[in-house]
Amino acid sequence: MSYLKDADPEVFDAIIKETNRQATKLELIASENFVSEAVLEAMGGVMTNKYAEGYPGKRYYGGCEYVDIAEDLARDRLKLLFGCEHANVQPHAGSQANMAVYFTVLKPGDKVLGLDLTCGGHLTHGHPINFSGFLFDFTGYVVDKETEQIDYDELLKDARRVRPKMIVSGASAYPRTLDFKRIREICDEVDACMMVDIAHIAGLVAAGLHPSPIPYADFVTSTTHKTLRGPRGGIIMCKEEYAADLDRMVMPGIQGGPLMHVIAAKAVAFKEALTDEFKAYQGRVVENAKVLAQTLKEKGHRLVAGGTDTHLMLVSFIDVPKVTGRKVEKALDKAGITANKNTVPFDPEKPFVTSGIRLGTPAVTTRGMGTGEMVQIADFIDRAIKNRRKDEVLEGIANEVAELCAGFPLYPERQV
Ligand code: DSN
Repeated sequence: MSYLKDADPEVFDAIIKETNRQATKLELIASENFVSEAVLEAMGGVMTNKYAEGYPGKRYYGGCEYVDIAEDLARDRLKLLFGCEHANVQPHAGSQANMAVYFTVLKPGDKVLGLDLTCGGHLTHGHPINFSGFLFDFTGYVVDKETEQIDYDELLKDARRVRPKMIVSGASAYPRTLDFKRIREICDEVDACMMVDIAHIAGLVAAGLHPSPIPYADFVTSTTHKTLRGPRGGIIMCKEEYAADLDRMVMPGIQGGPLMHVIAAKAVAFKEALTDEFKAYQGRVVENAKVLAQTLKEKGHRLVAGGTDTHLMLVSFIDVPKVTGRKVEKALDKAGITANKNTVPFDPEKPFVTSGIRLGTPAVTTRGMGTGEMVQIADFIDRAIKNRRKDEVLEGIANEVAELCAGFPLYPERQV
């Protein structure tokens, strides 16, 4: 039975439509995923009612004995999952996780190195329109023009020139493996703190499919809802020496009451991530990405950095006259495929236009699609790009997409 249907039919209707959209379209946004029913149940539970400023055993409010259990489970499971010394599961999102680390270590005006947005970095890695860029003196490092990958010798030169107090690595749109050991060496050479944002690759790291930054980094931040397949939220892991300062910076420094229902759902997701099934799932995510990338290349599309080692890839139209990321995103949408336009290295177009699209396999893999379906999806994408002005062709592809999706049901009990 639905309480919402009676209480608020308008919101109920919007949720049902969104449920159907997720079920009938192909979700290729690299930062999205579908959580389990167990995670949804924890997120939609009564822990949303509880104020719990502070940390387990040291709260500013009474009645926290059960939310304490949830937060302890989340912290312990996260430590086990990544092998970190200290975990804070309270950040509301990745942005707050990054802010808490910056405020723990840096003073306004301090110099920081972060990957440039057009080369795959994130807004919170020092973009001038973001708090990170307002408050700190960020210099963006870029990828090599030829390989479109990070050139660590150049990063070292940048570090020696800038003498940053911190080097931020990790990315939102970088398809290749990151060398955290080398980044630690560069940090040591210039005496910089090392922070890694693994929001995108967290699931791969947890499954041992991407090298872990934990042995090298002072701080590791992440979101929990991308490859990690948990609720929308943030986390921070750090060395024990920073634990007390970091916890104080999260609360009371930048946040008030933690979202205890989300923390409970994080605990559930971390339990899932500790299973062999999750490791196998991450393996399929990477395998699917390789097949999707390879098939698109065989059809003549140019991939940034030549392909992918991870869950995501960037298709570049920088050399294709009159094709932009925005146009392709719209065409894909009409074809029932959800993806996002994305800047590519040294993109001459603005972020609202861009010369690329970013594609990721976490969500389609969660619903059970495999390499055969990736070949089919590459064909849909290729045809949609080539017929981007022909609405009747795009509609035909959308029908094929809906047929494919029907074979991989998603939240069947939640549809009306
Ligand atoms: N918006 C996220 C992404 O799509 O990668 C990063 O925060």
